[in-house]
Amino acid sequence: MKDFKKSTVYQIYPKSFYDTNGDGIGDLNGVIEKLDYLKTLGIDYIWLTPFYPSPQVDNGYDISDYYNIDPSFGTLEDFKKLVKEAKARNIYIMLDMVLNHTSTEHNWFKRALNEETKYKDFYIFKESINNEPPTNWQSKFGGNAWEYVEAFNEYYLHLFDRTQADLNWDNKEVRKEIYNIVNYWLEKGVKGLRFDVINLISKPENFEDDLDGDGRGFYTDGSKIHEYIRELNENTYGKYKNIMTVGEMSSTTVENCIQYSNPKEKELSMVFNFHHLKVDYYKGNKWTVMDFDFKQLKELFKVWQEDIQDGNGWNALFWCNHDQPRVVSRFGEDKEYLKESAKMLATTIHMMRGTPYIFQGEEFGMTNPYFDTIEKYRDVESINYYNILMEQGKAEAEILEILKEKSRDNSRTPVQWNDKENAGFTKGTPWIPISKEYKRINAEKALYNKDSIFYHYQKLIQLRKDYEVISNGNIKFILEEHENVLSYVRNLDNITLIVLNNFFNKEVKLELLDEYLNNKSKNKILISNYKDSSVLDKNLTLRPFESIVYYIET
Ligand code: TEU
Ligand code: CA
Repeated sequence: MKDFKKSTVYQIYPKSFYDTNGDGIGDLNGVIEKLDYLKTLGIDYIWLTPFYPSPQVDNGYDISDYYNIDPSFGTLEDFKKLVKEAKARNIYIMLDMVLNHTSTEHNWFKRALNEETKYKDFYIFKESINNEPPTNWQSKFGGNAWEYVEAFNEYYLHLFDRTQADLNWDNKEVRKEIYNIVNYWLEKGVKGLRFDVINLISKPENFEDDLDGDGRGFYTDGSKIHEYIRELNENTYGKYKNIMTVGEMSSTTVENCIQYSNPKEKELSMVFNFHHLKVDYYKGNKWTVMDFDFKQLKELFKVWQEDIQDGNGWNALFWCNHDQPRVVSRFGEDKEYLKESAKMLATTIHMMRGTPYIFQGEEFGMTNPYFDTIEKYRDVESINYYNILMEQGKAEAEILEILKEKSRDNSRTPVQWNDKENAGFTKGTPWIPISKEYKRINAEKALYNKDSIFYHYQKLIQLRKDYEVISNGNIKFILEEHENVLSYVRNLDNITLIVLNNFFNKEVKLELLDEYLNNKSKNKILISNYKDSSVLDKNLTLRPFESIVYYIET
């Protein structure tokens, strides 16, 4: 039995993890080969992004068969072996469930196009209005969210790529099929489930134009969302003991997330929200370059930590995933202070209330690759927006600068295992270029150096298991007005932690309130990212990106 409050999840994007057969694509056997490495790190769960058969337009988030493994990743036998080998190392497997949409190559969709009414009702087909799409909603990957089907003179809804058709969750038959899929994988020994864009499944009864947005207000956290998740729980993972679940909640609210994750609601164990990862979107637009807004970042963490706590919900804690640029390039400094800033960012979220997630390569400081030509990109969203911005008349050089900061491919370059050819990822030609940084930044090098980012993560993972105050303590943000330091206090009974993080490349001063300094009979530094961090004092100076966690027992 694992306690998700004491656990850490490691996300694997199999395509870029480790290739064992030289085709340039990472595979399930590659995951098996690296299990000992993951055991050394100390993680509890591996979340695998989709490995099911797929045309790979959206790298597997376009599923054509929910019951198999895409041949580029391996076989069902390989998967069974992975579950077994992982378990032998006390690691559980979490799968990615993409249930908002299927690939248009899925048999259901093909039968829908074949005019089988039963399957047409699996999707969302609507008549056109005056030869225009049913609504003005925008696809998350650019362009209108409706695709025309001439044979029916109708459109189908796709919130993502046109090859990802949205399922009609209002159809009970669809929900039954979904329960079968989830149960099939649970029976194979899966212990965790990540539900892709799950808060988008409940669509409105009437489809109307969005007069001041891209349509998300009409289908985000929709009217039946809690009912559908509760029902999913009841019919699948709720029947098992100890299945950990996380919902990916696009553009959601605190109130909804409390309901999704408060145990008494019987919905999910925890939620991903993304508000803290939009603090570098100029006026909400991702396709811009701007320094991150630190003040806003602090405010968002405070709200999402304290308010979710007040409602007894639970957060997934993360900076990185396969859709986000590398955090050290984004909110840290990936040259001179790579080590210090990567460790500081790790401490910032690993000491919070929630369950931490690490994205492959984050644990030894992988950076954005800074691709210099469009040919190096593979991601459908990046390529679409490249074309859209070109059409808008932006200069190519400027678009490439935007992609260098914002493209999802920033996180999708192969894991840098060592300083040999292709960073040790493959003996063939990698499906996407390898970052030029692999000689400076790689796993082998990190493992040799006890002071590396890797061992900092290892320690953070262990601290969460050893200190109840981290997994179960109360959280309260302090130094709210400080312009450079993000700080909070954790408390449980007579134990207090003070967590201080300097997010800037300069020395800064701070002053702690007396209440944190009185009655400290015993205190020590639990973890920090400089060898000689100061002892606890009222007035403190933090060096560039310095991060210190004080442990106080009264
Ligand atoms: O992501 C949902 C999602 O909202 C992001 O793709 C988001 O649109 C993007 O980062 C904005 O820039 C999930 C998966 O994580 C993603 O990989 C899939 O492409 C998407 O769903 C569709 O399944
Ligand atoms: Ca392979």
